[in-house]
Amino acid sequence: MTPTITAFAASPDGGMGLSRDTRVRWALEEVGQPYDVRLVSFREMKEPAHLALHPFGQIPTYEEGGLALFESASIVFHIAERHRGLLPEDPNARARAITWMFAALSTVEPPILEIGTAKFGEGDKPWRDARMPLIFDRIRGRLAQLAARLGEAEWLDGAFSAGDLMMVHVLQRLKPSGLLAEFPSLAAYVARGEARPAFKRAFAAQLAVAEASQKAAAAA
Ligand SMILES: N[C@@H](CCC(=O)N[C@@H](CS)C(=O)NCC(=O)O)C(=O)O
Repeated sequence: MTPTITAFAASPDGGMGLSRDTRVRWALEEVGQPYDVRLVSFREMKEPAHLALHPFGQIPTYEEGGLALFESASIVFHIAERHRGLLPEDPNARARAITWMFAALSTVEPPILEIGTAKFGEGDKPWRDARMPLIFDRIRGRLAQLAARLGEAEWLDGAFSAGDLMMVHVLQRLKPSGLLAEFPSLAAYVARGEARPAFKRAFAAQLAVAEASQKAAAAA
């Protein structure tokens, strides 16, 4: 059965691929699973039909037969469990790859998300300018630890896995800040992820949606 995911009808990032449907698209592309996309507006995301799928009114969601999932990591994990290619067969290596998925989401992503909170959510607050350097330093600390662990390796633990997929997508959000460039080995790691044909297909698919929505907005 072809799964259906949800994505922004008009992504706020204008097609940079930072929306979390890109992770899911990438995972589906890595395992060769075709998928359908249902585009939702911000208004639709907060309406009962979408809230029944996603209690927090967000994207992405994933529907497949009688199964409905939310949370990008859970969706990527489900895809990785159902198909070969994103998690190693060896139980210990598999557990380590899953650990990297959690590390991406619960240790590396939170400080990175603080940039957006400080910029957009608290942009008008008096503490904004004082807070930003603190956030940047906290992120630098995490990146230094991650770079130390990655070392000269291509991927975090052996072959490319769902752990790398999540980590690369989390790190991509740092590009506009210039922070990623301060850690050349991590910048190269992200570039390796982006060079994967599956990532390129996922990126192109989300970009096509963003371009179509920008064209429609310009014509309106
Ligand atoms: N932890 C969730 C976060 C989902 C999330 O933040 N989605 C964003 C798009 S990337 C969203 O829907 N934002 C709109 C909103 O929260 O109203 C996941 O990984 O799926």
